[in-house]
Amino acid sequence: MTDIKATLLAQHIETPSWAFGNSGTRFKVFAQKGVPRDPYEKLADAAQVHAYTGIAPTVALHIPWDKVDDYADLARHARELGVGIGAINSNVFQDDDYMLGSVTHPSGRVRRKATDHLLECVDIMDATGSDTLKLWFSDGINYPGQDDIRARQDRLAESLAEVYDRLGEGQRFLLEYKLFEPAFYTTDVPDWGTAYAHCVKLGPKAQVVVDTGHHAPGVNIEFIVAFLLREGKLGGFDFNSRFYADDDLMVGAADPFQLFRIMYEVVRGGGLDAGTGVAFMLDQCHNIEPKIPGQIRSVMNVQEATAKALLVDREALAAAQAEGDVLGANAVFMDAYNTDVRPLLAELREERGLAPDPMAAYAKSGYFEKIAAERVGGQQAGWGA
Ligand code: LRH
Ligand code: MN
Repeated sequence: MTDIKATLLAQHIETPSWAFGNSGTRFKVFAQKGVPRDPYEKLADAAQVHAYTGIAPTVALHIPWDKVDDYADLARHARELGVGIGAINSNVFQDDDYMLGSVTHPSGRVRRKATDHLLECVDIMDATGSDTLKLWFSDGINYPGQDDIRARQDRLAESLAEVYDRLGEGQRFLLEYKLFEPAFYTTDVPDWGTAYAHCVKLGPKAQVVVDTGHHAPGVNIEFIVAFLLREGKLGGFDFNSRFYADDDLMVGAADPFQLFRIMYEVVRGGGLDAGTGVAFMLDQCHNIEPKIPGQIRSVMNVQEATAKALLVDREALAAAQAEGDVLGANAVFMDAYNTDVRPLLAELREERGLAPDPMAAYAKSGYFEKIAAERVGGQQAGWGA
């Protein structure tokens, strides 16, 4: 049990700055009381998640949503709050110039503009001490014939190569794939295979990020995780959950068993081993639920799935698998999943001086009442879409 506890104590979940801002769908973005007005306030809210869970010490930024005059000062502010700056997320999906694509756009001027933004994000990594750039491209086409599918891959590869060469010592980028939306015919990085192929060509500083909401219904995500880990190309996760498409709901909320199966392949593949560098990031939108408790609950969902995955009796499983004992092997797997790990995690929190129930402790803290009273006026943060 001590190893399991040690692994759980070393767990590191990264929260997304944009989860603390207003978000929604094309139908409505609902505003909530106490929402941050700037990246400094977003970091303060993220620090609350770390304060109560103990395992959320970094915050991913999204540029320009988190644009500030002095990124080094923002990083200093984060340190003062007891958190660090995690992945820097580029945004080449919200500018009018990118209607027909960004780095894959037919126009060289637009491709140049998009690539320059990606390079600016590396400058921000230098200024904040971040070692990870996360690249998601909304690029794609809506109608057959609209553009040349192969030529767009050439353009993508050219831009990725330029950004790859700009990466400094200890820096990497994670390429994110997504089946569709906002493009509805082809997306230029639609699946893990396309992302993997580009990353293999580029080199060791390029890895794949698995956003759990970006697959076709029925896709076995844990197989992709096992494969990418085996290849040393799993850079990280954008955790969330969904019932239908890219719903960006709380991770583990829609399908806790899937999250357990994913975390089992992470454990089995050494993804939690020190130095493996797999980034466990949340990428969610709390459209109707309170944001800080939503993040705390999400971190706890990953922690619970991880604890269950660590409880799989690997020896018994390997023995049953070797004997072809189908039901026996499945039973070993399900025993771990059906184990209530909440007492273990409550004990772990108390052992490190935290409240056993982070949700209750945060609710009692009065922090929400404080920010709801203080954060009046100004422009609430949001996607600005
Ligand atoms: C795209 C995505 C990507 C982010 C955005 C906030 O759907 O998953 O990771 O840039 O959401
Ligand atoms: Mn994502």
